[in-house]
Amino acid sequence: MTAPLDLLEIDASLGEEERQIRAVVRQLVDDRVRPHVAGWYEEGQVPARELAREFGKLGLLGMHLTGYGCAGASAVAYGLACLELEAGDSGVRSLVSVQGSLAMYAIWRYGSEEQKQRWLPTMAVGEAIGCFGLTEPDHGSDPASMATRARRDGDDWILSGTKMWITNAPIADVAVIWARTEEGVRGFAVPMDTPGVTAREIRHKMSLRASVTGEIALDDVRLPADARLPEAIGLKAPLSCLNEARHGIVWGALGAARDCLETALSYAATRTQFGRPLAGFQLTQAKLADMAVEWNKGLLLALHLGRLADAGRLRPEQVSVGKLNNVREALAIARQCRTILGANGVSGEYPVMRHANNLESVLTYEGTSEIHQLVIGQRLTGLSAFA
Ligand code: TGC
Ligand code: FAD
Repeated sequence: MTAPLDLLEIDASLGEEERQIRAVVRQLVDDRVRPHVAGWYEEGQVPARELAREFGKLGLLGMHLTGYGCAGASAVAYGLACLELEAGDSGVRSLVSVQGSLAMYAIWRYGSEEQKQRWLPTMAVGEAIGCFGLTEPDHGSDPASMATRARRDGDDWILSGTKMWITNAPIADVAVIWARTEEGVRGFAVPMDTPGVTAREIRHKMSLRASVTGEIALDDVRLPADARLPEAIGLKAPLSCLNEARHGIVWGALGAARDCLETALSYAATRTQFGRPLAGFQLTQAKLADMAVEWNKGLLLALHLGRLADAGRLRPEQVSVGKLNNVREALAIARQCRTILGANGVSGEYPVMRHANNLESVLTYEGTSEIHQLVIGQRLTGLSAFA
């Protein structure tokens, strides 16, 4: 957070370690992401493996997990790291979220000791990349209807199906795949070099272009019995992983919004029309004030949820409140900042349109806004309106 935006002095309520972690990640983003990200975005190419190793060196991968080479940081520290990463680009934060909060968390929480030893230490340093396959071509918001199947053949498992829109899939070493068995939904740690596994990159995205996304085809993939995550029983296992990643997004979205706000503030201070800086017009100030108010409210919300997580009291519908509000407001901020930059707002020379485009994906993945409204609606009314 920078001084003018910190209207409520929220910064003062952060601990020393939290501020230090934030400063380190901010510096990393300034050095390694900002100078290159517009080019990565334009080309639709990102050096994800290289970045993963650098993030791993700093302990950012699985940073809120304990043991197996993970940093064991607090939920608030992890959130601040997500905020700084997403101030660079949502795709860069996605790389870290999917690795740590989805793939590593699933193995850490539901895997056998052998699976943890095999995967977590190399994933924590960014030598192995993970992905998380829940969404399918015909089943996104409703993963309970998934068509991917896992059946027994002697002691082995045979997996067949297709997973779609999977972040990191084309570069991953291991995929956590969720599939239906006769006993219900189960999770599998699938090495990507297993015969029958193919990953195709999804191209032509107009959003999250600095992130690798793919489709995973599972064509009668034979896996040993010990590939199944033994503690993952039922749909609540993958859904519990989503809570972790959604919490990171509650913070991350504010990073994209902050970068837009800082850009708009500095642009409005220097761009002159009608003989005075844009920042001096009341209409511009009204936009800036409203956005800064929403941004500070979002940060208070993120901090509250982070402190609940650190106290072990964060409930899924509370995460939905944060994901719904902060992504929706971040997108509104990005679009409003775009107007302040006029024609320059649509140029890749400035980060605003890139953030706005990225936030369209962030609004959809990890539960769409509508799904989070329904989660909150169910909590308020006691009635499920999903189906
Ligand atoms: P429902 O009957 O409500 O629940 C089934 C069981 O799961 C439990 N549960 C949860 N547990 C932990 N955390 C949560 N958030 C949970 N939500 C539900 C629930 O208590 C129940 O447990 P039990 O013991 O009774 O069996 O399930 P439903 O089929 O009605 O679905 C509910 C719904 C719609 C909320 C859920 O399906 C959902 O969240 N859908 C959205 C799907 C989604 O978010 N996919 C994300 C894919 S990953 C991704 O997008 C990565 S993006 C890359 C990046 O992060 O950067
Ligand atoms: P649908 O579920 O088809 O929804 C379409 C529209 O209908 C939405 O507006 C939705 O809100 C609305 N809708 C659906 N059901 C209802 C309802 N009951 N009531 C009211 N409205 C409803 N998935 C993974 O598993 N792993 C990943 O790593 C991953 N990475 C992704 C990366 C990117 C860049 C993107 C864009 C997506 C990624 N996803 C990933 C997929 C993402 O989680 C899904 O796109 C998301 O869950 C929505 O599913 P869908 O796209 O099939 O939309």
